[in-house]
Amino acid sequence: MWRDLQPLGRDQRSGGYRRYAWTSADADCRAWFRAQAESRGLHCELDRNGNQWAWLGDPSAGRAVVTGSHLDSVPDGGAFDGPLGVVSAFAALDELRSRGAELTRPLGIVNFGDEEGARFGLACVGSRLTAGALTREQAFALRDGDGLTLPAAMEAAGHDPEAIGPAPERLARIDAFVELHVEQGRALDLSGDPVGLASAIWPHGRWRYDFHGEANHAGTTRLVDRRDPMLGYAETVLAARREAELAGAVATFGKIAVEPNGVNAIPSLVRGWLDSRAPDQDTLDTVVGAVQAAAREHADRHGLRLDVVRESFTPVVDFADSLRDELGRLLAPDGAPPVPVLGTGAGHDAGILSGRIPTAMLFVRNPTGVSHSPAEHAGEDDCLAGVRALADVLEGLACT
Ligand code: HGY
Ligand code: MN
Ligand code: MN
Repeated sequence: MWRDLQPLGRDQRSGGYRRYAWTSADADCRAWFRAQAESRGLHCELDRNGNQWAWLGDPSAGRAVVTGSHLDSVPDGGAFDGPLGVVSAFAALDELRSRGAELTRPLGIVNFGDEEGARFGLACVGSRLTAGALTREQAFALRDGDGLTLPAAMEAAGHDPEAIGPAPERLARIDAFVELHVEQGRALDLSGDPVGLASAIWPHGRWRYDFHGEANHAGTTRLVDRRDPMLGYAETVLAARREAELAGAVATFGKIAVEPNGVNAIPSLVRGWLDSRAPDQDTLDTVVGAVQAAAREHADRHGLRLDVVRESFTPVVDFADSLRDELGRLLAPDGAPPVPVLGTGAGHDAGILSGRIPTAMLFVRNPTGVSHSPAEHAGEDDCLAGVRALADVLEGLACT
């Protein structure tokens, strides 16, 4: 499965992935998912929001157990973030079959569309639409960097955007969703465990900062006459780091767009995107508020106009104790050492759905903790331990 998936959407120069929603790379990954499902005799369907579901048994019977993750990536993302959960889902089904496990419930494997929000800026679009956490109006207003709207991109990829919307009836048929994901941190590496369980997801969001200045000649304009938005942006980047350090949070300006982006032109506009996350909402509010106040101060000093727009936000997720504890029992039977339970600053579809259905997450050790990078890696033994753990969980949830 890895060999077939590995080359899809991979950038030859960086070795990273560019599997953005509704692009040809996304279509290739969807074709891979369909082929894996059909080769196992699963019924594969595409839902109104562009998520793919592969079913063993009839989902309309209800009480389904679902596992899976996403196949899209951040720009130059790694091979494991998302795909490990989907590949492990198919491999865990193979493992269940090799054990002769008898399913007593429908079993679903899902590929949630547009989890990273790399193209349209909002995380978890497929699961948010399904959960009713994103309205049709909000979805239709999303645009990519070329100004193409989400519905236009869906249409170009052959998916009817008029169909999008909440799917409560689909969620009502699911008793549990378990997402396996490569850990995006080093907790399991430090504890020496191949697999862990998620306790919570930090609240986190994305804010777009538009610093408007005055285009001018880089060589002839006196410094005192400049209204250079790059200065306001640069000082805000440093303020974000300082405020995050002070508050025990994290903050990054990871994306920037400059107009006109000429080496000898003072920009008219510098657009920067802030990603900030914190252990709790109050801390996040403090950091985000302090960064915005600093930005306004810097903008005023440099004679800039500043607009700040929140483009994505996910509140804190506390996974259901009951399901997590049940997974803990299934993974550590008869007094075996408990599987570690860890929080994360990374968002996931399981987090979006946790407000609607019981969800849980399994993490697989990432020896360096590096993610959202071509260097992201998980060892084969740990990936196989993850498959066995997922199979144990699915057997315990869906075969009793
Ligand atoms: O940004 C995140 O936390 C996730 O990778 N979407
Ligand atoms: Mn990710
Ligand atoms: Mn992910």
